[in-house]
Amino acid sequence: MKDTKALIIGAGGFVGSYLINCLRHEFHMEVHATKLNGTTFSHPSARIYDLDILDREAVRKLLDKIRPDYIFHLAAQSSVSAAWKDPMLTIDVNIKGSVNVMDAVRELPYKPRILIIGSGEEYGHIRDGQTPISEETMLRPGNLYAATKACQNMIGSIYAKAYGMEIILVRAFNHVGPGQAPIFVVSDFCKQTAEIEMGLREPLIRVGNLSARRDFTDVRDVVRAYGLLSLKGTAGETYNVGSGTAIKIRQILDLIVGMSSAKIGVEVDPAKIRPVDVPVIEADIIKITKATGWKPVISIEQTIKETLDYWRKR
Ligand code: A2R
Repeated sequence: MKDTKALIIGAGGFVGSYLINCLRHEFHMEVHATKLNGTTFSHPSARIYDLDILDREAVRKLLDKIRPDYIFHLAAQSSVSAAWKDPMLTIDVNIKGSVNVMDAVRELPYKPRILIIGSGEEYGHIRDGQTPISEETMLRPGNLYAATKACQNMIGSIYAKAYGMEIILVRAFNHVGPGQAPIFVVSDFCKQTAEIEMGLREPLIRVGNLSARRDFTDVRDVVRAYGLLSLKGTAGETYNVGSGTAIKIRQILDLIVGMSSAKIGVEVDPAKIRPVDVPVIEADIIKITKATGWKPVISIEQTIKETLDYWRKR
């Protein structure tokens, strides 16, 4: 795909670097990427620009300057717990910011393909018999982050139909891997374990709700799905990206502890229990598999081992 230009908006976070690598080296695209103003981020395989998606005019100018063929919109306030603490910022970035991006794309004199990244959290309170969750399942968001992502998805779908835009919508379930911030459960447990091994903390992992079941996919599988969807997804359609198998947080914890030689105890930390929690989230991935042939290939054991090693080296 020589001379094909990709633009990643919000590349300074967890997924960004993996997506840059994937688009450059697997899809052979020329990669441009944005980071939030005032933050530090660089990558050898992409040209980096400053961008705050709340600045409408700046979004418009940058898109007009780069004229990308494919746009990957990752920029978000992506933390469920931070959304409880600052709902207004989450609404601004995840809804208003996304509309700024879609409006800027609409004003271009051609139709790039744009992937809008939402979340499996959008489905929220799943009823008995509704798992695995297909894209047609009614959305009942259980937290503020999920509500903003559901809104982003709805607006994206309306824009695709109303303006004939090449917008492809994604609901990404939990993704994990080396480099993820320790506010997310797998990274948090791995970091605590590495610190215990090094004698930096008492031999006690602090946990939240261990009975919740979540669908985890390695971030490298996730970004490959994004690349394939940008090429093969149908405009206006939503695709789940997940492993297709929910796993108990307790099992994740056991796997991590089992990979450590340290003797580790477990303590429930009330601060880690969220105000509203959803018991099971598991993706139905038939739609993306049919459209693109994608399937995750990296096992949860491999992801955990590499995430643990990542924290051991830090
Ligand atoms: O808040 P920072 O400094 O971590 O920057 C984040 C950036 N971001 C923004 N970019 C432009 N304008 C804004 N107003 C703005 N606010 C935040 O978006 C961060 O660099 C990036 C999102 O990265 P993460 O939070 O690490 O998310 P991750 O794991 O890369 O997930 C990518 C997408 C998000 O839409 C998630 O909600 C979804 O996948 O699951």
